Amino acid sequence: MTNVAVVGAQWGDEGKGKIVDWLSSRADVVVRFQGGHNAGHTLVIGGVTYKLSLLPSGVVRPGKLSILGNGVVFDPWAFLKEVEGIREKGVEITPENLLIAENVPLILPVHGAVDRAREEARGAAKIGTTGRGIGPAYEDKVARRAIRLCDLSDPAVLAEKVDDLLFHHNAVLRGLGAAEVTPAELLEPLREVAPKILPYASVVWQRLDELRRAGKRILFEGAQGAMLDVDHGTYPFVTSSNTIAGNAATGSGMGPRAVGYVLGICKAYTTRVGSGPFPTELKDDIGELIGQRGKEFGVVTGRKRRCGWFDAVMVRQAIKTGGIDGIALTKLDVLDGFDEIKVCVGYRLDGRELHHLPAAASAQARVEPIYESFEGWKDSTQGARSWAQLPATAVKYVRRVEELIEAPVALLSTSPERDDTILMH
Ligand code: 2SA
Ligand code: MG
Repeated sequence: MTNVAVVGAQWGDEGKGKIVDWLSSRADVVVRFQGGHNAGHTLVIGGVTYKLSLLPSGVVRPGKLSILGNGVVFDPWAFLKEVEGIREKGVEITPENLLIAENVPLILPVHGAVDRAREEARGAAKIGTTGRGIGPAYEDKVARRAIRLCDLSDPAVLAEKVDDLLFHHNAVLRGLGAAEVTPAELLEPLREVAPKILPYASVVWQRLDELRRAGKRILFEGAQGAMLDVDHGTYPFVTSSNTIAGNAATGSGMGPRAVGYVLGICKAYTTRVGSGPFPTELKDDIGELIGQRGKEFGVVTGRKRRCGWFDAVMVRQAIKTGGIDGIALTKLDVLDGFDEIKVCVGYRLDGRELHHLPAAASAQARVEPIYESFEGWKDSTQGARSWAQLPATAVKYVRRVEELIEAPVALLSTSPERDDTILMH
């Protein structure tokens, strides 16, 4: 197996956790390269459900090395809480099986405060963020004032950096009418948490290089999805990182050739949480039904996800911008029993037909889907473990999807259980 990057090809929640877990049995190392504890990956293993947010999905598998790369934004307190919850389920997490890049920027309490205050100030125009401080933490990284994991080992540097950071953030908080933060309010919790997380700090780029040269197989685990990418997504209704596989190299400290095969994950339909354009959204009984059957609620925030038909135009765009080699199609079983199933094959905008999603937010909000209609299937696809167990109409649907998105469906997932996965090619 070459190295593999697993990325979302829609708006996140495509079922990456299960696929990553499935693939991690064939890998030695699992690396997260972007996002933070805004991600929500659900794994079901032997009837036990694990909800992971920041930790790489590899942590639940004994003998695997898990890595949080420099492209992640790291909240020390959320990390410790998640580790504790996972340990309670009998999973071991130690500095031997989990490494955190020493140059990872930290998410601080002030970032969450700014994130939430801004969303409130935006009112109806809000982004619908997870409120975890992801955006403000990335802003600080790019603005060169972030506090990074390595800074925690030097108290003098830390105090200086805290002053610098608050000089900026208190002005923002004042502007938003929110409470300001004193240096001590930030420094004390950081000093307290430092000894608990510093043991995990590592020169990740170097370890990865050693592992690669030793022939170890690396799995890059993406969070969110291509349409939430800060460059290629439905800007400004996006997250603040590059979610596509190009960032697997930068976000871990390896060159682009290390990334290997890029597997995009998408559902047989579409969902989105938060605000922003969604051309195939169904605000009717069908959308409700898909949401109920697909259990479409956010793992992190419990928010109800918006649901709609599969959008082949958007997934094709994700495949092109993200260099996706093949797709894992998940949750096909949610479409079982529908008389008719639709797929978006183009958009209409001001009397014109488009075959891509335009970049302008106002245009994205106005495009209308052009649908192709499919006959549904009555038999259940749930738990199917081979191509032969699928109804002929379901096979036809999958084949047409491949044509439309211009990429092969390499894997088909038919239930949350690890073994209910069909290898297609
Ligand atoms: P943020 O918090 O700054 O990253 O939010 C910006 C946008 O990105 C979306 N976003 C997500 N969309 C789907 N799933 C995500 N993770 C959780 C999950 C979400 C949850 O997997 O279930 O529990 O609600 C995720 N994280 C960020 C977000 O909705 C905004 O549109
Ligand atoms: Mg999720």
